Amino acid sequence: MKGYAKACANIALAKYWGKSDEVLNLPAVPSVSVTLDALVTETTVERDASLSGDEVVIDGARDEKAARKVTALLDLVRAQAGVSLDDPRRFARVSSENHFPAASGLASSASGFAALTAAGARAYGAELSLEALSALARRGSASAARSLFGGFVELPAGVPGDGSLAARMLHPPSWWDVRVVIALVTKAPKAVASRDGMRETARTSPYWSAWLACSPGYAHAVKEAIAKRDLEALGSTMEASTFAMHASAWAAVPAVRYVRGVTLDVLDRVEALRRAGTGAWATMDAGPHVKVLCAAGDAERVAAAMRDAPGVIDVRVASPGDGVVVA
Ligand code: 2P0
Repeated sequence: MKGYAKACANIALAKYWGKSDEVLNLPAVPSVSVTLDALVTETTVERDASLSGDEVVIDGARDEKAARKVTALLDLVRAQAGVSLDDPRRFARVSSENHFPAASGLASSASGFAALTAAGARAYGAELSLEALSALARRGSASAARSLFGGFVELPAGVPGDGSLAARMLHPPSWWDVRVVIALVTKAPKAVASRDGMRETARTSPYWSAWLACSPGYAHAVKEAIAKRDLEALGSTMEASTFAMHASAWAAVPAVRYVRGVTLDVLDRVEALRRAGTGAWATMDAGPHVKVLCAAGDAERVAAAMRDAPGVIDVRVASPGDGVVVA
């Protein structure tokens, strides 16, 4: 009757941007990620006969918009578990805690929906494989499908109508001891939800077709670089995927723009690090923060350079993290 799960966020090394099926939430392009141990969400789902609807508290507060998404995902879990519409314990009290700033492009929806799906399946008695949990979590947020797994993870592009699409682990966290230095530049929520940003990019950007054409190549090159543990190849392909994704969004009408001035200043710092001989490569998601990929031995130098950058308010260092833990 109660489920708890802990999941880590992940960062895309080859980016997902855009859908091939909005109803089933299938990505239009393949993506590859690394799960991050420093960005954790813990979620509890507890069924309660006194409730007439799900009660959702995220980071101590009630949020109607988030609650609707949580209920939509739990409805899928309840359907899988065979919970009937008149089950007296149909609804649940959901409490979720993000151990990092949520809704600002730090992938809280990835760890959040991964933890919710796993905790919900436990609470409703649905015995599901990690793959089945991943396919369910994908309905909440496609990047969440990747957060069920630890280490280096792939989510293929979806074929419209195929609701079984799940992520899969390519290599465990121990495969490669890289670091991701996260430079936070604001605590404000992001201006455009990634879902809306993707839709507008697909609808109006002249670069949408170019993005679709080049994405599979990025995913392929990223997988090869991970398999060979080639940090320079991984870093430069990750940057290419990042800038192509942001360029496609920026060309939407009106523009979908996530970077801010401070983001560009941090990117200059990353280039300066590289010129000075430190292997460091940057990526941004649907928000202004910069995440810098580097070798474990360079993480302190990179973190110090980020801390020193004007406009950076917090710096965290993450390692490849584990997949979901359920209790
Ligand atoms: C990613 N992002 O691959 C890409 C890169 C942002 C930029 O996945 O619509 O919250 O819920 O499936 O997964 C953020 O989008 O979007 C994201 P939905 P999601 O990590």
